[in-house]
Amino acid sequence: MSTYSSEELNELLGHFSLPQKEYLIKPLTDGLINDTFLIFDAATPLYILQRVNHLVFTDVKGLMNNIQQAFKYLKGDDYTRITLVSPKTAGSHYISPTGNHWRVMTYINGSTAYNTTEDANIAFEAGRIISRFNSLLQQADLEDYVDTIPCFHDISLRQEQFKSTIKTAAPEKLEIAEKAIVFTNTILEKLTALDLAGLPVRVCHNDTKLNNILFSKETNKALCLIDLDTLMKGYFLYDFGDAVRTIANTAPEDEQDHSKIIFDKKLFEAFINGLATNGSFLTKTEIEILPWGAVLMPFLHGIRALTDYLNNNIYYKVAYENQNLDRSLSLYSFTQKALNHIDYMEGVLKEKLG
Ligand code: GN1
Ligand code: MG
Repeated sequence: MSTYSSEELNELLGHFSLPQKEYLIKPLTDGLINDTFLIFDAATPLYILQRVNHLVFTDVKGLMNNIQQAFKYLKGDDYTRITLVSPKTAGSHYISPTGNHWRVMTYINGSTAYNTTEDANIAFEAGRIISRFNSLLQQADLEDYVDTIPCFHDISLRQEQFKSTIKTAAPEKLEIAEKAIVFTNTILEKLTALDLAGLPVRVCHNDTKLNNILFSKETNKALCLIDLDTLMKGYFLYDFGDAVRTIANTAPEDEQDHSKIIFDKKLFEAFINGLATNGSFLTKTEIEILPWGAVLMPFLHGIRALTDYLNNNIYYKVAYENQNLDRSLSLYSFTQKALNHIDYMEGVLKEKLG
């Protein structure tokens, strides 16, 4: 993450409609794209200050407009509201003082997030809040939302980027990544044949990994989803698959010991039970294809991580040189496991949602 001094960050906060004082500020380092800070008033965390990475999200205005639109609907029973703090200068919901774009949001005190879980109650709650989020957004008008990253989950685009990277990558990297490259080509054949064209287009979250869900520290009840930068048009199977890859799999995204990467049926079923509580907006065709979302999403993340490894880590933040390769191998291991469970997932979904 870029480093900012407390003075610089406090100066930025001075542009927003907040009580003027010296805030204590701590970086949150889990995200791979934006720079995020937690703002404390005395000992109480009250706000999130975030720099939006405009190299990844080139239409910051459109992105902030998407979030603002969606926040109108993301509230109500069983869904905790987050709001944007306005800058002092009216107009938009972010400021761009030196070419970087900054926003402030309310922070839900007493909330927490999990990178992984073994707890079926957490899996249930994750399913419940994801279907609540999506059902609240059924009120949204698709026309109001821009694509913040065009073709974000489009397999043809990811295939193209991968193929062109293969042509320019360093030979030693191609050799180290050989196993992952072979797997990529095998799965691409299967997944590029998937026909999604007839599915309903919805306003989706598009990054529903478990750690984008806030839970109450006290009760472990899911409160809401965070990180709405990729909120845009999509298919529900994207939100489904991203959740399954981080819930039915108890290992972290870059796990190197693949014996720890499993498809956990107990967690999957708890997740589906949660999903079913608000799942009435889903159509029959959508439900039938959902299992493929659980294969597609880990694969898409895997091919993107592998491509970035071969491109010398220009997209994702990495803690060590080969982390993107480890991510892709781990994500591919889960892709294979999800593939082995297609029939099983179909059965569970039919029973609980069909
Ligand atoms: C990126 O920065 P973060 O963690 O919110 C990525 C997601 C991936 C995630 C982890 C815009 O999100 O698609 O799920 O890393 N976001 C973007 O793999 O590329
Ligand atoms: Mg994200």
